[in-house]
Amino acid sequence: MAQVAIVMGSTSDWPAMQKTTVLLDELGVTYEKHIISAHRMPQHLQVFGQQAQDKGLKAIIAGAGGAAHLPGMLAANTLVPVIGVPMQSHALNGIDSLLSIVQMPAGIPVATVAIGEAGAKNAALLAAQIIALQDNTILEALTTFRARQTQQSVDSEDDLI
Ligand code: RP5
Repeated sequence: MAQVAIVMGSTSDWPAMQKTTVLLDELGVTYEKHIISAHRMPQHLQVFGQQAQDKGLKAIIAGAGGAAHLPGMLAANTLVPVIGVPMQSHALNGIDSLLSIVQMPAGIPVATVAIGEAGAKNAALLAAQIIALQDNTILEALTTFRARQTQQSVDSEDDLI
């Protein structure tokens, strides 16, 4: 049973959203991945959202670009926390995606991360932190990740020659 679902609006989102899977793999978080377009597959979206809690999902990571309805509409159909990742669109460089995802009216929250690959990575970390509230194995993996990241920054000083 997957702990996290990664949902994206199109295969064109995959190069960015693949960064999410790399981090989830590193942390030992199990996941499933789906293409569900809010505007091309509205009925699939509704069914997926309504079944998310019963499937045992602890978080949904939703990447979408342009007029990015996917994270908000998923959130409207479930109480599983939704993390929205704005894709770096061609027309407006992701500002359209960001504003579409972050500006949810009060009542249906979407935890919105940064545009593009940074957001895709942070979405994985945030989902892992949600799971770590009740899972010591993931908590340890996150602690190790943080310690390694800190050490890499400390060691990077040696590159200043
Ligand atoms: C959104 O429209 C997708 O999330 C994608 O970011 C964007 C463009 O989709 P394609 O036209 O590349 O399929 O639904």
